[in-house]
Amino acid sequence: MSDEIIKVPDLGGDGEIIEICVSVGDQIEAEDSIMVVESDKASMEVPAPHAGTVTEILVKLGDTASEGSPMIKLSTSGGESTTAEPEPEKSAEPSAPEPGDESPAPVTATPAPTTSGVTTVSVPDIGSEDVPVIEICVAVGDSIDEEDSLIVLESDKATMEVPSPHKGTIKSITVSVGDKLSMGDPILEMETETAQAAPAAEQAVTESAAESAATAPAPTPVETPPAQEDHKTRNNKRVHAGPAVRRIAREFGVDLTLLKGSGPRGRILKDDVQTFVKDRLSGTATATTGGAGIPAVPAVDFAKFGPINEVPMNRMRQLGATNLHRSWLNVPHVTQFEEADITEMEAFRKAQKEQGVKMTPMPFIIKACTTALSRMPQFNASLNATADALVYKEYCHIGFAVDTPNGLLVPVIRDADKMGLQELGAEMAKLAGKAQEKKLSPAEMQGACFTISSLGSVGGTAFTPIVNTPEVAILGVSKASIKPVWDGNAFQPRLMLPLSLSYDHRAVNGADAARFTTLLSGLLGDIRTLLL
Ligand code: CAO
Repeated sequence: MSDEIIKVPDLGGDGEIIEICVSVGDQIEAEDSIMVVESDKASMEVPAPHAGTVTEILVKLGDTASEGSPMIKLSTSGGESTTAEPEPEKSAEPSAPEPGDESPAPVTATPAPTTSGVTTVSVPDIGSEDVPVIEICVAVGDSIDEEDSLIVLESDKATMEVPSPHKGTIKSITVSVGDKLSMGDPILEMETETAQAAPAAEQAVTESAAESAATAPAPTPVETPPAQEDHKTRNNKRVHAGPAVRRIAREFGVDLTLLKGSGPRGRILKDDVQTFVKDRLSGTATATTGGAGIPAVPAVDFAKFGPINEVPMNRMRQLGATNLHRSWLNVPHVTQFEEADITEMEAFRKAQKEQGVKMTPMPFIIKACTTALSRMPQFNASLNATADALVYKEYCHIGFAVDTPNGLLVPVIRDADKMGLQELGAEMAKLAGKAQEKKLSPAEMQGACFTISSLGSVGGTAFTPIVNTPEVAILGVSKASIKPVWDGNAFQPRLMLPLSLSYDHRAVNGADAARFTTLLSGLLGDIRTLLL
C-alpha cells in the first residue's frame, strides 16, 4: 500500500472547485469523480486514475484548481508513488486532448457566423469520433442563454455537455438522440441576438464547421427526449448540472428541470438529486399512487448497518426476475395443495432402477400431467391478449424448471403426451444438461402449455409457484415423505408426494383446480391408469 497524490490534470485553464465528490475513507474505483471544477465556460469532472482509498483531501470548496495542484491522497495497493495525471471527465471546456487520451477533450460548441444572422453550431473538438448523443436539451423555438446546454454526448469514458456559445433562439436541430457525432458535425442552427463573433475563450471555428455553416442543413423534426419531458418546463428552466449528476438523474429517471440546485449559481449537485429521490419515495409511500398504484420500495443504504458486497445480477437472472414479477403482478394466483400416495410408484421405480433404468419421479409426474391436461383441457389453455377468450391448445408441450448456477431456466419437452416414461426421462435429462451448460436454444424454452417445478430432490413440504404466464397453471412438487395414512382399519406408512398447483384464477376456477389435483393424485397413486 502506498499513498499517491492525485493532481489536477490539464483542464484547459483554471477553475473553481464547486463540488468534492469524495470523503476521507471512501473506497473509489478508477474513473469515479473526485471533484467538479467550474470555469467561466464549463464544468468538468475530474475522475480518479486508479482505484484506491481516499486518505486525505487536499482542497476545499471554492479553491482554484490549476494544473498540477494536489487534489487528494489516494492509498493504492500498487505500491507506485508516481503522481497520476488523470484526464478530466469534461462537460464543456476548450482544450486539446492529450496524446493517447482516451477521455474526450473538453468541449465547447463551435459557432459559425452566417450572413443571415443564423449561426450553425457544430461539434467542437471532443477528442473522440462517433460519440452518441444521449440527450437533447433544447427544442426548436427555445430562447436560450449563452452556456445553456444544447446536447449531451456520452462516450465510454465521459459524458460531455455541449453548451451554447451564444444567447439566441433555436431555429432547427439537426441531430437526434442516438446520433453519433464527431468534431465539425452540425448540431443546430440558432438565431443570435448579437453579432456572432466567437468569444475570445472559445476555440477557433474549424474549417469544416465553417463550411457546414455556409450550407446550413435543413431543419429536422425535434426528437422527443426519452423521458417525455415537457419542453415548456425545460424552456423556462435551464438545467445547470454536471455529467455525473445528469448520469445519476438518468439512472433514477429524475427530470432535472424539476430540481432546485443548491450549488454555486444554482448548480444541481448529487445531493440535490438524492434528496429529490428520497422525498419522492417517501411521498409515494404515503400518497395514493397513480398508474399501477404500486408503492415503490424505498431505497436502503445497507452499508449503514454493516459491510456489504453488491454483486450485479446476470442478464438471465434479470430477465427471469422480470418475467416472474410480470406474472405475479398480472395474474390473480391461487394455489391448491394435494398429496399423492406414490408408494406403489416408488416400488416400481426402484425395481426399474435395479434393472439399470435410472428414473426419478419426474417422468411419472410429467406423464400424469399430460394425461390430466388431456382430460381437463381448460388447463392446457391460455387467455387471449385481451383476456376475454381462452385459447385451447391441441398440442401438449411441458416446461420444467431447472435450477442452474446462472439462474432458473425452463426448457420445454415438446409433445410430451406422445412419449413413454423412458423417453420422457431421456428428453428431460438431455434438456436439463443443456440448461446447465447454457446451451439451450430460445426455441427449446418456448411454447410450453404447462410447467412443472420440482423441488423434490431439495426438500420442503409445499410452496406456491408462480404461473409461467401465459400458461394458466403450474405444478409445484415437493419432497415425498413417509406418512401414516388411515386405511379404514389402521395407519399405514405410505410415501406421500406433496403437490402445489398454482393457477390463474381468471382462467381456472377453484373447483376445477381441486379436480385437477385430485386427478393427478389418483394417476400418480396408481400408475397403471397412466396407460389408459
Ligand atoms: N421426492 C423425493 N425424492 C425426490 C423427488 C421428490 N419429489 N424428486 C426427486 N427426488 C430424488 C430423485 O429420485 C433422485 O434420487 P435417486 O437418485 O435416489 O432416485 C434425487 O432426488 C435427485 O433428483 P434430480 O434432481 O437429479 O432429478 P429430478 O428428476 O427430480 O429433477 C430437475 C430434475 C432438472 C427438475 C432438477 O434437477 C431441478 O433443477 N430442480 C429444481 C427446480 C427448481 O429450481 N424449481 C424452483 C422453481 S421456482 O423458483
